[in-house]
Amino acid sequence: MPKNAMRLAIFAAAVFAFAPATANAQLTIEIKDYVTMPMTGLVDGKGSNDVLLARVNTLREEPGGANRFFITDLNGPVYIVDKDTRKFTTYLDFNGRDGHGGLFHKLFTEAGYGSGINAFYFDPDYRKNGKFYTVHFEDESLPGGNLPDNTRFPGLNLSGYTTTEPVTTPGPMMQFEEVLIEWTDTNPSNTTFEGTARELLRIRPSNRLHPLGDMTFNPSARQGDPDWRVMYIECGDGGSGEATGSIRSNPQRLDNLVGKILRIIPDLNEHTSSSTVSENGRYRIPNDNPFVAVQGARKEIWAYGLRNPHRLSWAVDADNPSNNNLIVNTVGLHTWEMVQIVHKGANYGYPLREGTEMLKTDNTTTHRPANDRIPVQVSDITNDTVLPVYPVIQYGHVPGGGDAIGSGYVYNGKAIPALRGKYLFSDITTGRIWYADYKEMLAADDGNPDTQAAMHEVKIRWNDQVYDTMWPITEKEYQARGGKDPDLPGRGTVSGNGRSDARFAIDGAGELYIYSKSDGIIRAVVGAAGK
Ligand SMILES: [Ca+2]
Ligand SMILES: [Ca+2]
Ligand SMILES: [Ca+2]
Repeated sequence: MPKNAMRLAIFAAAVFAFAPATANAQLTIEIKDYVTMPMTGLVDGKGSNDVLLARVNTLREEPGGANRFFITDLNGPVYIVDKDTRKFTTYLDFNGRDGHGGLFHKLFTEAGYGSGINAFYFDPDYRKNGKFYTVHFEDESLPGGNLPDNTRFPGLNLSGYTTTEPVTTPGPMMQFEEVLIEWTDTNPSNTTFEGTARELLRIRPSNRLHPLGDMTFNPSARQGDPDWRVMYIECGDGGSGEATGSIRSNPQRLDNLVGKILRIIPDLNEHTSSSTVSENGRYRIPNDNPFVAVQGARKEIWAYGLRNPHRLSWAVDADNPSNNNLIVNTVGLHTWEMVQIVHKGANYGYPLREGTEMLKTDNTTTHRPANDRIPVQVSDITNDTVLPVYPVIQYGHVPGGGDAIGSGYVYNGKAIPALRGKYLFSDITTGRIWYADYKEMLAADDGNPDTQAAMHEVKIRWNDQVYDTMWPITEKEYQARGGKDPDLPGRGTVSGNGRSDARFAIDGAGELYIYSKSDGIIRAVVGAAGK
């Protein structure tokens, strides 16, 4: 092919690739309102976060058949919701600001989508040990101390509680810190907290964007397995990758924790012969983490080169455990939203790549260079190079696409056979929902950037009407709850003057839920028609 024609062909391919690869099949899911979160925002809020009626961010079913959800609101509360009565009880409240009386005087919630208490996960052995983990965000410039305040939660025994030295990030840093805590409830059968807490890790990022957050444990691991009670936790890049100047390379640099997926052992008594104790003495690091032998690299790193890998999930294939994978949903900058399969030691390219393209230093994208290898960087660039690992699904910031990918799950429940083997995911702002066949995602995980799983748009039946997206559903109930914004609060480049804020969660049986901060309502997926 002549050179110009080749260029045109590449250009055409790149333009075509911006449109989501949708196919003809039509699946409609049916949803029903499940619970309405207590309002912690304002119907007429003026800030970027107080306009959201309730900042619901995680929904976890208590392991062991107690039939209870633990649900967090970024603004502070951790609720227990009984699945039968659907009654809310405040179990803990992280908001110790401005006389709220909760646990943390420096809790930061005002700005940033992930600020506040932004992660909650149960220990796989919770039923026996009562342990769970949280991540929250602090603003060190606020008055008060870093220690939890147990005035409202006197069952929390703080004797011996100390904070840790923050792990810093190269370059200038703002006053924000992200804190991972292990909690031990000595009596998990009631609705109050009694027990102890232990700070595991404190990170000081460059900025408040894309914080430390979602965590998970391999659900297939059993006692005695190497992955048993081993935590995978994502740490966003703190906004470093889109900055100009030296901090831009932080997601690529192996000497820091931002723009990474980390793998640690929270319990110092677990896997003692196959791991080492962390620098701060609070957790262990498995010896088989990929960079433990690299001079100057953080041993916690499992995968890297990610912007905002804010949702993790496990795809479990009961028929073939070799198909089990950790999946990450990564919010991109101005161009691409991504689903990636997480591999040990993999470099996902950011900020040298975004989606299947090259990201330039002016934050626009262009086609990949002929030599696709990128340098391995610890603090400085080394002699090594590596091929970036590309998404198995991506969609653009275009009409029909969206602005920010939400969470996603390979459906593993029993109630809706039509969803089995399908990976369902959402766009946060537009409220669009798609599925991809998990088998196609596995096939697309082939080292070839140009092969991806097809995205199939999913329609939504709610109160006997079918909708193309979650947007109008969220809008109706936002307004029914008194929301004063003419449509929905917030905005997005593609979604326009509001955000639907649609994300998925699963319960203990693998059944799906969709929740939204905009209206503060959690809905259950109760059926599906079509394919
Ligand atoms: Ca308790
Ligand atoms: Ca591929
Ligand atoms: Ca609006």
